[in-house]
Formats: sequence, C-alpha cells, structure tokens
Amino acid sequence: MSRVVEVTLRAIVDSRGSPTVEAEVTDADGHRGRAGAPSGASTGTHEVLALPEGGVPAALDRFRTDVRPALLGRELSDAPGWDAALHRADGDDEFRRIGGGVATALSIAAAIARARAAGVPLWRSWLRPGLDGSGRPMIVGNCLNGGRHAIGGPEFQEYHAISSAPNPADAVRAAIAVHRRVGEALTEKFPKLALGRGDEGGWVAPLGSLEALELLSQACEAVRDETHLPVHPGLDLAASEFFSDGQYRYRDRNLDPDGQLAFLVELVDKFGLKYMEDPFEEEAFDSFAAFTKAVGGKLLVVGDDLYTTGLARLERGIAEKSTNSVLIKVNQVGTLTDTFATVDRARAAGWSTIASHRSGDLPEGWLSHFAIGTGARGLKCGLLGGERVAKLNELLRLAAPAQTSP
Ligand code: 2PG
Ligand code: MG
Repeated sequence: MSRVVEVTLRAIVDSRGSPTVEAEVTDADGHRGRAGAPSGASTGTHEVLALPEGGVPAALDRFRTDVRPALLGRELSDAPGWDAALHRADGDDEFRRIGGGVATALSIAAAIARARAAGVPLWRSWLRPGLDGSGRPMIVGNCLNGGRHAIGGPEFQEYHAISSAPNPADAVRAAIAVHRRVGEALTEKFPKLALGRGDEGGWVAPLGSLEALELLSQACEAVRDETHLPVHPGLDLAASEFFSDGQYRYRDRNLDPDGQLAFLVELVDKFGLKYMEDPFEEEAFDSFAAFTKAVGGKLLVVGDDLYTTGLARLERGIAEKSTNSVLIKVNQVGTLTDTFATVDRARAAGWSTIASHRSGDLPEGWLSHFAIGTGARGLKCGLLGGERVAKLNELLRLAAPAQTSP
C-alpha cells in the first residue's frame, strides 16, 4: 500500500511527429511509471476524443487545474479507483474535457508504477481471470499501407502478414521476411520508383487494392515455402474511410454493401485470408454479421471502428453475431478498467481479442505485456520503425529469457 506523491504530464511527439503527451506517476516509495498517449489517423466515430479542444496546451492546462489535484494522494494499488477518478475529473463520457489520450497515458503510467510497487512483471499484474500468461499472440504485421496511412497507395488501409508460429521468435522472423519479400517484389515491379513506407512502416506503392493483395499473398507463399512457418495474408480495410453515400468507392468501381460482401467473400477463398478487420463501414453491423456467417469459420473477422473497444457496441455485436473477434485499443476508451471490461466480455463470448497499436505510436513496450496478460490472440503492432520494433522486442524478451554468451 502506497500513496501517489507525484503525477506529471509533459508535451512530447509521436511517431508521426504530432504533438501528444506523456504521463509520469510516482508513489511514496519511489516506484515510477511512465507512458505516452498514442493516436489514430483513421479514428472510429465512437472512440473517445484524443485531446480536448485546444490540443496539447489545453490538455496541460486542464491537467494542472482538474486532474492532478484529483489524483495526488490516491492509493496507487487501487486501479479501478484511479480510473474512476479520471472519469470524474472529466465528467464527460467521451473524455472531451481532459482528453482520452491524457486519461490513457495516466491510466497506463499508474499501472506500470503499480506493477513495480508490487514487484511483478506488468503482464502478470494485467492477467485476466483464468489465464496464466503462457499464451503467445500471433503477429499481425503490417507489410503494405494504403488508405489514410499512405498517400498514393491502395484503398485498403493495411496488408498484414498473419504469422502464427507458436514461438514468437519464429513468428516475428516470418512476418519480417514477408515484409522484405514485398519490398523486393515492389522494386522488381517498379524499378524506377522511389519506394516509401507508410505511418506504420509498411511499404507504399501505387497499387490497386487487389493488386496489392496478390503481391502480399505471393510473398506469404514464398516465405511459407522457404521457412515452413505458418504465415498467411490478412487485411485491415478500414472501410469507413472509402465508404460514402451507400457505396464502397474503389478507384475503378463502386460497390454497394451486397456487392462488397460478395467481393470480400470471394477474396477469403481466393487468397486464403486468415484475418479481416473492418471489412465494412462502422455502422454496418448487419453486413458484418452476413460476412461472419458466410466465412467466420475460416478466418478472424475483427471489429475495430465497429466497436472502438466500447462495451455497449460489443454487446450489440455479440447479440447480432457481427464478428468473431474484437480489436482492443486502450486509447479508444481512455482507461484500462474500461478496456478490461470489454476484453472480459469478449472472452466470455468465446471471441478472440487483438491487442493493437495506433498509427501514431511511441517507442514503448507495454502493449506486448497487455497482449500476454489478456490472452490476446494477436498482437498488432507493425513490423518496422522504432515504435513498432519496441513492441516486438518486448514480446521477444518476455518469450525467451536472455542467453548469456559462452
Ligand atoms: C487501425 C489503426 C492501427 P489508426 O485502423 O487499426 O493500425 O490505425 O491508429 O490510424 O486508427
Ligand atoms: Mg483498424
């Protein structure tokens, strides 16, 4: 038992160079936790607001006047009490006053300090009922970017290597091998083009959505043949971003919801997809349900913008059998307590959870502890770039203790 004696918030930048904040929480015995607030580009309509109106300066002001006084002196070990104090300091369901990013940073910084005070690894302090932390997530590794994460790329936002070798070292190796293969294939296809990488480290090239999937699928096949490791294609369509006036809008055609459904069902079989996130716009619970009914036995159908990690929308999804999996991002709801409520509900329904980064992220590794503690089926954290590698390397540290050289 120990009281919090210092709470601070400072302005920093994220992997996109955008202004954000980081929080630090210290207890009377000097146990300290620090965490920053990641941020999304293709944010769901129903997620909490990242920063209050006025941005980081306004967040720092509110923190000084409303948040810090409400947290100082609190018992650090009381996690729900800490998160409830954040809600009270805000007073709005969407964290409009203090900012959902601020709440996220404070919730996680306190959790890190708490685990240190308890002398346990972070993942253990986050263990959900019935779990022992022995599960290892598959890697959902971003190889090619489009949509809002890449100018000039395909409509689909993310092309993933779904790498499910039981040993994380193998899973990471295979996913990165696919990323590399995709790069080689692009160089071959566009010998004169200066290739770039998108916000999450995946390649960016002037490809159509289908063309990009063909390339990814060939790269997965080549790596499977070479390594004999299970690695298959997956997608995050972030379909809300190319849906308007009742149509999914591709560069060469428009599809109505039924057309989109038929098109995607065909892709699942044609390319052996193992993962599809947000295949429809964020209010289309019915399209999701029809898709899950048709192909849910063959792959993870994942709701991200559909649920925005919120319990009420997840309840609707479970009742309507909209998906079989849910993407989990703490900063979509603002606190760990809210996040765990959603994780526990999904697990109780027998659904898979995927622990996810944001496109604007920070070189921190707590997400990997979160994935292990919550028994996540997947860790979606990208493959290249310091803020992505920080998570992969933390997973590798957790999975295998260091070997000393002879
Ligand atoms: C997503 C995320 C992360 P963003 O859509 O799943 O990949 O992107 O953080 O921009 O919402
Ligand atoms: Mg998504």
